[in-house]
Amino acid sequence: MEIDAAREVRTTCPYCGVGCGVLAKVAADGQVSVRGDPDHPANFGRLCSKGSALAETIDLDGRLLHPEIDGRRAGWDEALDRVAATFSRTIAEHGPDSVAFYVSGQLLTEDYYVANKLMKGFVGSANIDTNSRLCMASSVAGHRRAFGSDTVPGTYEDLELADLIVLVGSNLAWCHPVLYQRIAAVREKRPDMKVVLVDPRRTMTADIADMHLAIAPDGDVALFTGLLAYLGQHNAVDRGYISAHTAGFGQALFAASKLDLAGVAAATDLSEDEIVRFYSLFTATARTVTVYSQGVNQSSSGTDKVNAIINCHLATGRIGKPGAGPFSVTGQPNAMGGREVGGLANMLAAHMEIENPEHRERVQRFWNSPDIAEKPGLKAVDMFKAVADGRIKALWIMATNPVDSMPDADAVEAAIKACPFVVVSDVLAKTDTIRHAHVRLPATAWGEKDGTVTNSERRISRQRSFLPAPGEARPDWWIVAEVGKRIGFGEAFSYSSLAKIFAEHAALSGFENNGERDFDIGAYSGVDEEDYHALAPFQWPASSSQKTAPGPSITRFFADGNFYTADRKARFVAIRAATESRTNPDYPLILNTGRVRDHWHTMTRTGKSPRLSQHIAEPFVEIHPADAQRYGIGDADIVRISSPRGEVLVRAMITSRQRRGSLFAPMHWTDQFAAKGRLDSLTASLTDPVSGQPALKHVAVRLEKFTAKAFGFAVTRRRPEMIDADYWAAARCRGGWRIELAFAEAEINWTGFAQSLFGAPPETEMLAYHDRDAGQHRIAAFDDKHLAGALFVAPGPVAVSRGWAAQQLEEVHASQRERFRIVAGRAGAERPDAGAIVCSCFGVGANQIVAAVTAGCATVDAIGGALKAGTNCGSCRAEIRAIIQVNRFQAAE
Ligand SMILES: Nc1nc2c(c(=O)[nH]1)N[C@H]1C(S)=C(S)[C@@H](COP(=O)(O)OP(=O)(O)OC[C@H]3O[C@@H](n4cnc5c(=O)[nH]c(N)nc54)[C@H](O)[C@@H]3O)O[C@H]1N2
Ligand SMILES: Nc1nc2c(c(=O)[nH]1)N[C@H]1C(S)=C(S)[C@@H](COP(=O)(O)OP(=O)(O)OC[C@H]3O[C@@H](n4cnc5c(=O)[nH]c(N)nc54)[C@H](O)[C@@H]3O)O[C@H]1N2
Ligand code: SF4
Ligand SMILES: [Mo]
Repeated sequence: MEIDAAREVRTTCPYCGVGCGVLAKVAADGQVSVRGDPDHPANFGRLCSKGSALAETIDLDGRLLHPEIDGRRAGWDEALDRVAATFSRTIAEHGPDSVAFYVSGQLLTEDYYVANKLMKGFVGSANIDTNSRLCMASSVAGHRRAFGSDTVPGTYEDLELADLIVLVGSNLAWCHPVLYQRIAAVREKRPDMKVVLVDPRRTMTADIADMHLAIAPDGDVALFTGLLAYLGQHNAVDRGYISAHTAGFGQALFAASKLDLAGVAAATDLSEDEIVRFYSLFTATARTVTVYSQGVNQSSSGTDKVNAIINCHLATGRIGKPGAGPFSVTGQPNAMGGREVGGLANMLAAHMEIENPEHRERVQRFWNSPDIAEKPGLKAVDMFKAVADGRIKALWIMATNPVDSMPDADAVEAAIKACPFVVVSDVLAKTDTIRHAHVRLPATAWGEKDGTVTNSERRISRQRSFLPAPGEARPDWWIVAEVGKRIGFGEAFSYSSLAKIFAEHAALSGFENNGERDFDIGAYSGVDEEDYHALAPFQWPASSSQKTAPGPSITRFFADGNFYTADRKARFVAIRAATESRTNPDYPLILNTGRVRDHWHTMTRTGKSPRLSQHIAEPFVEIHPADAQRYGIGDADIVRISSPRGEVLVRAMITSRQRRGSLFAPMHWTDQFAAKGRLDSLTASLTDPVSGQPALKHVAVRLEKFTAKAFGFAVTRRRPEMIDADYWAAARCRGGWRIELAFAEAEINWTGFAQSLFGAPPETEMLAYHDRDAGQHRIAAFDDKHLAGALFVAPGPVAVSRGWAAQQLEEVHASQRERFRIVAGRAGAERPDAGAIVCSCFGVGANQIVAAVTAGCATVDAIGGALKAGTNCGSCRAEIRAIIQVNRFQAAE
C-alpha cells in the first residue's frame, strides 16, 4: 500500500459503539496523529480519551507478524492448509457440529459476513457465536420479542431532543463518552432537560444526573414493571397507539399490577418517595429516551429487563419519535454489524431467522450453498462447555480473548487447553488465549485494515487503512475466505475485493425483502471499488426502492407501528419480577463488574498507551466503607476476592459511591498485566434463560485482606520477563514500565529481586539504601547516565510519587548526587506529587486539581483555565467536577 504523507484518511474509531469518525494522518517521519472527524455525524469532531490516544497504540511492539504452527514459524500456505485439513477431517469424522467459530464484535462486517457464511452455509452448522453474546444478546432477544426484529428504533439526535433521559445500567461518561458529551452539551443550553441514572453505584455518570437511583442489583425488572403499572393507574398510556400497533397490553399490565409500590421498594431497595418521583417524571415527559447497557443486558433477567423497559415505551407510544424511544447502546465498534450479518448462533444472516424454513431456503439459494444450518448453534457459554466435554473438537477464535472475558474463565481456559485443535487469529503474539493455540494467525489491526462497521444508531461507516500491513499479517476476511477455499468452496469464497463482499451482504439484505425485514441496505448492492472507497457514513434502512423513490429516508422505526411480526404489531411481554438472592454465608458479597474510563477490555490496545495507563494503573475493587471496616480492610490494602471458581488479588479502594454489600471491580486486567487479576475467573456461567447472556454483574463472592508483609513500587525501563511477587501489576509509562508490588514475605534479597526485575546486567551500577528494622529499602540501577530501574519497598503501601518516579526514567542522571537523590530519604519530596492522573491528555493529577480548588477555582472551566485539565477530549470533566464538589465542601466545613 502506498502512503501519502500529507493526506488525512477518514476512518472510524475501533473502540466503542458510538462509532466516532477519525481523521488519521501519517507524517513524513512515520508519526501518526489522529483527530475527530468534524463531518462525522456520530461525533462532529469530538473524541474521548481513548480515541485521542489512538496513535499511541499502533506500534508493532508485541505484534504477531507471521503464522505459527505448534509454536514454530510457518508460511501462510502451510498454516491455512493445516486449518482447512483439520476442520475438514473433523467434520467428516464427527459431523459439522463438532467444529465451532468464536468470533467478535470487533471484526469488521466483511470479516464477519464471510465467517458466518462459511459456518452456516457451507460447513452446515450454526456453531458460530460471538463475544456479543456477553454484550448485546439480551437486547437482541428483547427487541425480537417486542418488535419481531432486532431493531434499534432511534438515533443519537434523540438524545439531544429528549426532555428526559433515563440511563439504566449504563456508565455513559466512561463507556460512551462522546454520547455523554453530546448530552452534557445540550444540558448546558437546556437546563430543564432531566437525566435519571439507574445504577447500583454512583458512577461518574451521576455527575450529569438530576436523580441517581442506587438500585439493588437486578432490581430493574421490578422498577420498570412497577412503572408500567403506575402508567396504567395514572391513565398515562397512549390508548390509540396501543390498540393500533400493539398486542398483549392487557396481560402485561395485569402481570405488572401484581407488584405494588411497597413491593417495588422492597425489590429495588429504593424509597417509595424516590420511586414515585421517578415515575411521575417519566409519566409527565413525552420526550423520554431510556438508554440502557450492560447493567441491563448482563443479567440472568436481562431480556426481561429489556422488555420491561420497552413495555413502558410501547404503552406511552414513545417510540421512533423525535426525542423518544428505548435505546440500547452497543459496546463494541461493530456489535451491530455482527448482528446484521447473523454472527450470533441463533440468527441466520441479514436479520433472517434460522428457525424459519423459508428464510433458510432463501439464504441457501442466495449463497448457492450445499448446506444450511438447520437449527441454532451453541451460544458462547454452551459452546465452551461443549469444548470442555469434547463435543467440539476444532475451535477457531477470532478477535476476542475468552480466557479473560468469558465467565468462569478458568474452566474456559482448561477447555481450550484440552481441545484437540485450536486456531486463534489475533494481532498480538501474547495473549492469555493465544498461548493455547495450535495455529496462530496474524491479523491486520486497526489502521491497517479496511471494511465497514455499524454503530449504535444503525450508521454504517468505513474503517480505512492508513498504514501498510506489517510482516505477513493479513485481513481477517482474507484468512477465512482462504480456509473456505481450501475446504473446497472455491467459488463461494473467491472474493477479489472487499467491495465485492460488502455488495453481496447488501444484496442479501435486500433479497426478496419487500419491506418484510428491517435490515435492508439493498441500495448498496451495486457498489463497486470506487463507490466503496468513497462510501460516506449512512444509516440503515437504505433499500433499493428508497434509492429510486426520492423523498425523506427513514431514520427512525415504529412511530407508526409497522413492526416486523406477522401481524405488524408490537408485542408487550408479560413480566413477573422475581428477586433472587445469590449470596450465602460463605460468599456474602455481590460482585459487580465493568469498565474504567481509559482501558478497553483486555488491554491489548490501551495497555500500550502510557497516557491511558496512568489514569488507573492497577486492578482494584470498590468497597463501601462499612464493608471495609467489617472485613478489616484499609485503603490501598491488597485484598483477595474469591468465589467457588477462582480468586483474584486487587487493590482496595474504599468509597461510599459503592453500595453496602456490593463490590465493583473492572474486567480489564489479565495475566499479561497482573499477577492474579483475571476477574472472570470469579464469575459464573449462569445465563439469562432467553438470551443466553451471562450474568456478569451479579456474582456472590468473599472478600479478605491479603496480609502483605512488604509492599513495593518500581519503575523499570525494560519490561520484566517474570515478576516473582505475590501481587504485581504492570502499567506502561513514558520511559518504560511502572510496577506495583506486594509480598506475603518480607525476608527477601531485595537487591537480587531488583536486579531480576530491571533485567540489569551484573555490571550495572546499583545504589541502595536499606533500613532492615523499618522494612524500608530503596534500590536504583543505572546504566551510563540513565536510570534502568528503581525499587521502593516499605512495610505499608509505598508513599513515593508515581509520576516523579516514572519521570526519572526519562531524565539524565549525570552526577552521583542526582543518582543518590533517587534512593534518598524522601524521594521526590521537593516535587509535589501530582496524584492519580485525572486528565490523561495533559497528565494532570488529582492533587494538582485539589490545590487549584483550594486556591479558588470553583468550576471545571476554571480548572481548565488554570491547568488545561479537561480542555482537550473532555472525558475527565465529570471527575474534575467531583473533585471540586468534595473539596469545596470540605473547605466549607
Ligand atoms: N472505557 C471503556 N469504554 C467502553 C468499553 C471499555 O472496555 N472501556 N467497552 C465497550 C463495551 S464492549 C461495552 S459492552 C460498553 C459497556 O458500557 P456500560 O454498560 O456502560 O459499562 P459497564 O461498566 O459494563 O456497566 C455499566 C453499569 O452497570 C451497572 N450495573 C451493574 N448491575 C446493575 C443492575 O443490576 N442494574 C443496573 N441498572 N445497573 C447495574 C454497573 O454498576 C455499571 O456502572 O462499553 C463500551 N465502552
Ligand atoms: N466480568 C466481566 N466480563 C466481561 C464483561 C463485563 O462487563 N464483566 N463484558 C463482556 C463484554 S460486553 C465484552 S464485549 C467482552 C470483551 O472481551 P474480549 O472480546 O475478550 O476483549 P478484547 O480485549 O476486546 O479482545 C479482542 C482481541 O482481539 C484482538 N484483535 C484486535 N483487533 C483485531 C483484529 O482486527 N483482528 C483479529 N483477529 N484480532 C484482533 C486483540 O488483540 C484481543 O486479543 O468481555 C465480556 N466480559
Ligand atoms: S466515544 Fe471514544 S471510544 Fe467511543 S468511538 Fe468515540 S472516540 Fe472512540
Ligand atoms: Mo461489550
